[in-house]
Amino acid sequence: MTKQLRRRKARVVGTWSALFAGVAAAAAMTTVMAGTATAATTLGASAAERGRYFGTAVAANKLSDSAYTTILNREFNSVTPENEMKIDATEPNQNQFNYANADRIVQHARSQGMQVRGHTLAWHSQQPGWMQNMSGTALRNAMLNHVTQVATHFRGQVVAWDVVNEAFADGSTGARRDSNLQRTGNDWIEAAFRAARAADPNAKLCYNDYNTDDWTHAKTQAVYRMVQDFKQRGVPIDCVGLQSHMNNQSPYPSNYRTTLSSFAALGVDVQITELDIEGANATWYRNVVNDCLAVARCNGITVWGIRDSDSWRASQTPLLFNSSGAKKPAYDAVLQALNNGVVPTTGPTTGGPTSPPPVSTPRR
Ligand code: 9MR
Repeated sequence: MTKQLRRRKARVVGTWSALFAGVAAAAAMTTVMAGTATAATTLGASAAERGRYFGTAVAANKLSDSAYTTILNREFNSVTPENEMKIDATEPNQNQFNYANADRIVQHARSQGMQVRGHTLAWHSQQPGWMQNMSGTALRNAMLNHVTQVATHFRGQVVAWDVVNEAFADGSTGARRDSNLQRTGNDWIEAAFRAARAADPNAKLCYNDYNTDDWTHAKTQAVYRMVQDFKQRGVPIDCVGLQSHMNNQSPYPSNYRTTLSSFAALGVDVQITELDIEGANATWYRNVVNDCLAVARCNGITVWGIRDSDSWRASQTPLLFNSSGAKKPAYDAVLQALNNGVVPTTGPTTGGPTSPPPVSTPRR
């Protein structure tokens, strides 16, 4: 097409200036055909053009801070309650549920047209005292009741749930993490997923963990094998969340894209759920975005807070906005990477074609 047009223009007019005009016209046509949009000016808008979301963790007690909500409302189209949906927040006493702070975040998100990721239904940490002291069948039943009650309360309002969080141990064993939940039996994770599916059949159900970015790590491989096993046995699972807290001890791995595409090839969505990077290394941020955009089923990125002062690791200044709310170089890198991503010609990537098979074979 381009060559033909160029040849025709050259033949008809036969001057260098006309040739130049023809090339320029062809280039413009090529641009339109590739579906490239005009550069979006916010993270959420740019991600949405590419069938994805760009989200942040939100704390209910900051919703009264207008500097905070100004950035939140302008830049993001997905929110994850940072602590307000956790077990200690939603069921402080057994069978007494408190959704006040979580509901405030959900209402804010809905009023702004943002989606909500639910975090988290079953976790060894941030358990209320009553649950910490339980074990065995009583704990298993209490956990399942918690999953059922909370997922039912937010049914239709949460697009994806971190059903189970951080259930694998660090280090080289690839073993499950020891916890009171794990001691109720190895099937506690699938039991939680089945309860969540029954309570909210339309929410995407995710397994979420940290230090699962490097494809060669034992923990990554262990989570991969669990997801593979769940898919083979029909345990309901729709997505894997990679927290992706990166720093000098857990650097951006050059095989990150392999990790994303390998999980995606199992037939699940992949979401980057808690991204923050020590010092806000702009190159690492750009790499993460490029890797997600390269994998069709990597359908969203969430950063774990808005300004550095909002971060759980504030001293590492790991976020996209400084404590005054100004955009950092990492913000520009992320927005540029998003804007450079291909705009799909058909709908969002979720449920779409799966990514190609993993480029390396997982250890078995
Ligand atoms: O950012 C959260 C912080 O405010 C809490 O004090 C902390 C308590 O465990 O949890 C933080 O969020 C964690 C998330 O829920 C799971 N992955 C690790 C996050 C950072 O610790």
